[in-house]
Amino acid sequence: MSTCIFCDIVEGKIPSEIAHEDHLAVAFHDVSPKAPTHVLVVPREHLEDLDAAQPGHESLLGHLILVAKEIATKEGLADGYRVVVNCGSDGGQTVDHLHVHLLGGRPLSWPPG
Ligand code: DGP
Repeated sequence: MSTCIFCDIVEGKIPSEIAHEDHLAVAFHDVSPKAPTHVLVVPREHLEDLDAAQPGHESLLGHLILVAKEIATKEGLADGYRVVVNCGSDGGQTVDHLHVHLLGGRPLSWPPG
């Protein structure tokens, strides 16, 4: 049995509100949204975090960003949006499966906390 909640979501073992699915990635709405639109784009492959990415993952990483952009378009985020990857404890990562946050639907302050 998997111990990774995002692997369980990717495999359909845990329900989620799916925004996009393809052969490389799954995107679903965050259970605790920080903005009117808050979607997580995750690779089907279990990579713990961005640090675990290697040369050879370039196209996968690019794909995750492009999926985020496509969802932003579908969600109508014409005024802009933010794409974020938290890495490690200082980066605020709480789920150890690489994921890209897509946030939008309100003005987002900068810098983040
Ligand atoms: P991070 O802090 O960058 O690791 O973000 C993890 C995000 O994952 C956080 O915003 C909450 C979300 N999350 C955690 N568990 C679940 C879950 O079971 N379902 C969904 N949809 N989101 C989850």
